[in-house]
Amino acid sequence: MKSTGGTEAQKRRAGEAAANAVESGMVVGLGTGSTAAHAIRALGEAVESGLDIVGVPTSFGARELAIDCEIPLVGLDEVDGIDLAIDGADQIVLDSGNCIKGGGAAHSREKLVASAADDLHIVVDPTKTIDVLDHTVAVEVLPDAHTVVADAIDSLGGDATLRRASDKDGPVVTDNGNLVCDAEFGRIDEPASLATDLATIPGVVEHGLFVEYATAVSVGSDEGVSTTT
Ligand code: ABF
Repeated sequence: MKSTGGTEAQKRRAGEAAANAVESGMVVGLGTGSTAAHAIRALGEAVESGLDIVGVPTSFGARELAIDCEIPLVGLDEVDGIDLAIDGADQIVLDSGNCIKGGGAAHSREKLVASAADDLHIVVDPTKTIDVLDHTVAVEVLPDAHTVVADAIDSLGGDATLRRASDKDGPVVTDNGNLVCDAEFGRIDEPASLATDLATIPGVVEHGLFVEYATAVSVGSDEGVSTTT
């Protein structure tokens, strides 16, 4: 079942819970999407109150928001690593932390930052949690590879569709200048195996299955927030 978005209050509670774990001296991965945006805004307020951090954004949008929040930014190649990355998800299994990301077409840089981080704190609203992943998996592809990658995804039992921008006729173009194939697999019982299969398709830049990346998950609700580590 496709996830639908929760309320801003739920997202805010999740984002702020992750931001509260950030300490001075940290290098922080700044995620993409509306829930991660609440974490960025909370960090901006903390920086204004003296929190001493630097941020590594995962997308142009995250970078713009961080600049607006006056969070000092650095490039991934300027630091020895990231202490904590905070990011959203399209869907997550709480028991394993396995999640699907990429609804915002930023999953390639999100995974790069997550892989460089000691910890990845996922922040979601309750509509994102599920027992078995079944959400669309975004696959970033080299532009002229989208047809052959779609064929390879179909061979894996998926149904691939080139992501098109809602406000114009053309395809969505990522921050990296690539295209996105959205792959429907239905119920994903073996996410690690599918992740390997997708990653080895020539022309694939990155896919949105994040298997064993998350080290903490905060779910914001109407009652408060629940954080699992
Ligand atoms: C990004 O934000 C994407 O990886 C993920 O698909 C999306 C979730 O957005 P939102 O928090 O707005 O639901 O992290």
